[in-house]
Amino acid sequence: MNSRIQRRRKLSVMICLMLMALCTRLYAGGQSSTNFQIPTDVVSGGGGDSGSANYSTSHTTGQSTAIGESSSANFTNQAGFWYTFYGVGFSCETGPAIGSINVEGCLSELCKSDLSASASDECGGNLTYTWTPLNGGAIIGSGAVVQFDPPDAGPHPCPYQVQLTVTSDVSGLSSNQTVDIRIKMAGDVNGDGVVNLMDKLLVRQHFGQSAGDPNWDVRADATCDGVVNLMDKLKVRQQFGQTGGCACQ
Ligand SMILES: [Ca+2]
Ligand SMILES: [Ca+2]
Repeated sequence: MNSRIQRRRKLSVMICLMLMALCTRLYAGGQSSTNFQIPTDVVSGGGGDSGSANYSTSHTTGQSTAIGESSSANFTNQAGFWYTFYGVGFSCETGPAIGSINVEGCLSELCKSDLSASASDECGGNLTYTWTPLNGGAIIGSGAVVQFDPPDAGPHPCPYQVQLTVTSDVSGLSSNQTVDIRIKMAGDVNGDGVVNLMDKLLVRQHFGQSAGDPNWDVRADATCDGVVNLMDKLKVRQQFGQTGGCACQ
């Protein structure tokens, strides 16, 4: 009799231990309620950025959709209470962002216009800058800072357009942006589309000055050599009465 009772007690203890083990497994292995289910343990990245050569995850975020799995060509999202992204052949789908292009808005046909651009690439690639004059003229130099050299004589389109193409060596994608450059006729130093007495006066006001002087006005330098002298007077005289070009006013 005693042995039967002892066997029953041993059996009860074993059942209790099995139930405890099962409960412990359920607690460690998953959680659920009416509104969510986490079928397996979830390890969060702590909200920070992490990545490798083949994937990138930026923070963990709460899930607002039903439990499931979604994917595209570049990621697999295995849903849990947090999203975790596993990159598969990570690649960028957005071309470089061209922030700004700095250009002189209006210049003489005898001058060269400085062009510079800034761009960024969310893929972290090296960027190649390609400048293409769409209406004639030439690009001097290469890279993010170049010069545009218009033809020395008109007629000039108004405005000239130069296209910048920026290409990422990681994504292989390119972005384009076009800028306008207005070219005024030689001698039309004040840029009103006619060479007249007003241009003579502007040259006279700055006669003898050179670039860097306190009252320097680059417009008076009709020959674009950094000084206002007899050559500028001569250029205005040669062009006197001419009309055309791209008015800057
Ligand atoms: Ca003028
Ligand atoms: Ca000059």
